[in-house]
Amino acid sequence: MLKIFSILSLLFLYSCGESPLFNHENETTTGIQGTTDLTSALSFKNSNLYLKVNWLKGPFADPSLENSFLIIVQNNSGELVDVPSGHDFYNWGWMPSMGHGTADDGYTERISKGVYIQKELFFNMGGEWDLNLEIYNGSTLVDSVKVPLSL
Ligand SMILES: [Cu+2]
Repeated sequence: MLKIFSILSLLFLYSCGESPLFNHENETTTGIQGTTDLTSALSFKNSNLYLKVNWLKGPFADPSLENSFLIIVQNNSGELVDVPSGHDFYNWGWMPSMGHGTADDGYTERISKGVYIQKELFFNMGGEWDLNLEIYNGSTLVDSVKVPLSL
């Protein structure tokens, strides 16, 4: 929990002033592996939201180890915002080269406004993965962004 708070306070500092994040809308995302830094600037284009992903546990290829990550959601002014009312995250991993998913994608929990945590995600092997971050309105996919991940 302490770690989450320190990350959050960092974020609030970070969100003061103009973020370089919003000038790079069309850039492809960078990887997010092997670091606890805020290293990805992702967007949900239909909802006009920006995401940052920060690993809290992992990412580990070892199937016995839980992975979890923080998802920070901001609007185009850099303010923390929730996903739109009635929308839910559905985050899942896929290994394209072998055509299979994770051992368990886990679930997403809202911590506070604009702050979500993915818990109990378990990969089943090392290699190249795609992490798909999606929001659904009921059964309708509203936004999706793919994050490459090398384990
Ligand atoms: Cu595989």
